Amino acid sequence: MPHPSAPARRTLLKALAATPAAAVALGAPAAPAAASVASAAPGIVKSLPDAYFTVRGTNAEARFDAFGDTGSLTPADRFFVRNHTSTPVLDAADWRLTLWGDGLHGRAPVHFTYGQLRDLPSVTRTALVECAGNGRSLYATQQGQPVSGTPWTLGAVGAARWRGVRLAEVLRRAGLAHDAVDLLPRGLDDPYVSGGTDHGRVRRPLPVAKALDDVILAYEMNGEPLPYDHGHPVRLIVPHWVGIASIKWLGDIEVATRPLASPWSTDWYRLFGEPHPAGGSAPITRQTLKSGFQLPFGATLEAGGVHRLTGRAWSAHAPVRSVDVSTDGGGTWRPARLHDGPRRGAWVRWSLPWRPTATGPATLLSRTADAAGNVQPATAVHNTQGYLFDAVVRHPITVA
Ligand SMILES: Nc1nc2c(c(=O)[nH]1)N[C@H]1C(S)=C(S)[C@@H](COP(=O)(O)O)O[C@H]1N2
Ligand SMILES: [Mo]
Repeated sequence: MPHPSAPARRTLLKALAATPAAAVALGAPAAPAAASVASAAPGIVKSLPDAYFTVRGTNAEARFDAFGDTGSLTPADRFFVRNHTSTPVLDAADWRLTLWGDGLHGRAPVHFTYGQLRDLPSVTRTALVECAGNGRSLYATQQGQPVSGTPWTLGAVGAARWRGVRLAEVLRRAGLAHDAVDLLPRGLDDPYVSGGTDHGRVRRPLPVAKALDDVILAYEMNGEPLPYDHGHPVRLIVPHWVGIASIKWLGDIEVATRPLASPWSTDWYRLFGEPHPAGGSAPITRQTLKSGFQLPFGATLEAGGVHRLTGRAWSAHAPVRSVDVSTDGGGTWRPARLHDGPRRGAWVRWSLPWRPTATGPATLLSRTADAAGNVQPATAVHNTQGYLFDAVVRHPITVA
């Protein structure tokens, strides 16, 4: 492993300076590898090489077009970062989780230290984390519809192997009351201030039914302690749901016998606009399905040569069943070869050989279908905040 790059070290020192109580824990995540050219995002600790990331405000989008050299799991140093504020550098030794509220039998707060969590039975599972706004910029570029929010292309998604404790196990030990209905997990990052309003710390209600089903309190990502930017020391992983559900740097969880709310369930992460109920849809929960080419937009391919088109497809509803590819703007379609077994919660890598003949601009399309019968539509249903883009992506290239 090369030594940490100067920019990464500076960012880390900046993060440390911004967090007075912070200390680098023993056994904390390793510093990122050196990178030749990297951009800095305010508040992100890891190195963001331009070859792998596009910085968008406080966030870093992974370059989907460069995922071709990653496997079915996304390495932590290639994983997108979505930060409402900035990464707090927390020491696992000082950390504890507090559960509190009228949804606990004793009604007194219950604490778990990091060591206590690690001593509980653990589970390991693969899950994608995908921002609700992944693909958002395509509402404008492909459908001519303006939307607000971070203009992600397709790289606000990654797949990792998470190890941790089932939230069900922790709730049981804390004494979950039978009439509890909602949880409110909350992060330890700084309160989120926007438009002059302090919205408090990042938190979003989670129904007890989902919490008891498949949610985990993760402390490892791909076999290593969680990196700072991805929630060190402990985050939630809420499989198949929009990324905002998977609260990072988890500090406390309110447990209530009444429905809970936060701006993340009232103002954001609902579908607003014309086709939706006045006042917005219910809070969005499950992610959608998508596919894309591991090729830059506007790439030039040589005429006459055989090219191996590659990409990935994923669905939060069911295992991917098929991927069809069109190289003529949607006129004709051919099935791609799938390289991973279909599994819900994981993506499928696919490929298709193509020998372009005619020179000039061309449009590549990929369309996935899942085992539940969902198929990517030609157009995504517009909503003002640009969530849940699921349409077939029209990928411009040039044949020369
Ligand atoms: N505490 C906290 N948790 C958070 C966020 C945040 O800003 N603060 N961002 C959420 C959003 S919108 C997404 S998409 C995912 C991104 O996870 P990642 O940064 O590990 O990729 O974390 C979620 N959890
Ligand atoms: Mo997100």
